[in-house]
Amino acid sequence: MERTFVMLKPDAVQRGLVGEIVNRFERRGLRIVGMKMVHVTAEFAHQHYAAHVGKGFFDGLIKYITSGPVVAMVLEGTNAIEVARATMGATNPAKAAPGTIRADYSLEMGRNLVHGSDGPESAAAETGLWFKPEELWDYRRDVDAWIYE
Ligand code: IDP
Ligand code: MG
Repeated sequence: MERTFVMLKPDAVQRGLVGEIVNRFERRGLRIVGMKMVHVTAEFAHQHYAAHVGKGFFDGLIKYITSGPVVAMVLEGTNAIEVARATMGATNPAKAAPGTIRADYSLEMGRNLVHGSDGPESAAAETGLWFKPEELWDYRRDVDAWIYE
């Protein structure tokens, strides 16, 4: 079992795609371990996207991510990090495979709907940045016996 951090960006909320996007991760078999709506400050967004400081798209990215509330989640499952990224599709929606969230619902990198941690280190760091330990839930679902061997 692995955990990953996923965030539905402001465009997902504004376009009424929260349910649709959450549904895709749920149907895949991932378990929702934590979930909340947050409108982040620029300072918080800088922390989350610290790896991108200095890049040409950085200011636009901060403006985008602070433009409205987002839905933050921690998802759990076998290979959750890789599986969540694959379900999202490539960063550039034009290059994302059909059937992925980004390909099916977006066109531009600066409005690509969803964030997912890119490895174990970022998953742990982002989960810790966005969630307190008491906001994450350890539980099993009856259906897990049919999803996990
Ligand atoms: P990821 O979200 O697929 O992990 P990253 O390279 O980590 O992609 O970039 C973070 C976010 O910054 C992207 O999801 C996208 O919204 C934005 N971004 C990345 N590269 C560009 C770019 O070249 N132009 C505009 N926005 C970009
Ligand atoms: Mg990234």
